Amino acid sequence: MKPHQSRFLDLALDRQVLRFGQFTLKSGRTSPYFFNAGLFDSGAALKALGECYADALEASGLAFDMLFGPAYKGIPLATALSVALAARGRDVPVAFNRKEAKAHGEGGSLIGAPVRGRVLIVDDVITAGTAIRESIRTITDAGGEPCGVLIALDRQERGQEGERSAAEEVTAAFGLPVFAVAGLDELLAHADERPGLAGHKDALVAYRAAYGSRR
Ligand code: OMP
Repeated sequence: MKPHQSRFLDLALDRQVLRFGQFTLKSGRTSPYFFNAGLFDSGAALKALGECYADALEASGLAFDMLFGPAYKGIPLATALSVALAARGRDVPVAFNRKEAKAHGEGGSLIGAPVRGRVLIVDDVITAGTAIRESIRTITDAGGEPCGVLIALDRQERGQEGERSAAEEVTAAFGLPVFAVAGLDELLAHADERPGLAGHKDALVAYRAAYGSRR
């Protein structure tokens, strides 16, 4: 595990972004854990998260021109990453969408920089890949070229088609690489190191056996 991955998992656990219990997911699956990125809800938390995304992005080596944060949760995430990148000397344009198009004022459903060139999607989590497919459409319709996806947590679950993970399906269907700061594998590895987490490991392993992708 890389240092930014354990930093990220500690941050998510300390902020209770990562919680354990019983949760119904968008896909209908019942999960023993949930990642609620809305709880990165202070300047310090978003700054630390932005650094983790920036480290993961640098490690990926991906070439991109701008960032796109899908409404709603992707908006502060892409912003946090853009601020972290600026602090490292790279000022990149950033854009977002609205969930409902606005008919007055500046109008439209996009906010921020014009969507052009190679656009990196920055989002919270991938489970079955539905949210990411919507973002790909939004960027393409706006005239941009989606070039990759950077998420905080890859739940490493089977996607919509079969045994492959949702991330692998997105790569196969759209030719887009999907990078995550950390995945369920790292969370399980972290469970061995962090006190208080070991008690959740059996439920995580059972869930992975039921819904995990074959890797
Ligand atoms: P997919 O569209 O199935 O990939 O699910 C991703 C979306 O599910 C996220 O953008 C969230 O809205 C939501 N989600 C979480 O936020 N955290 C989780 O741990 C799991 C989900 C989920 O419902 O799968």
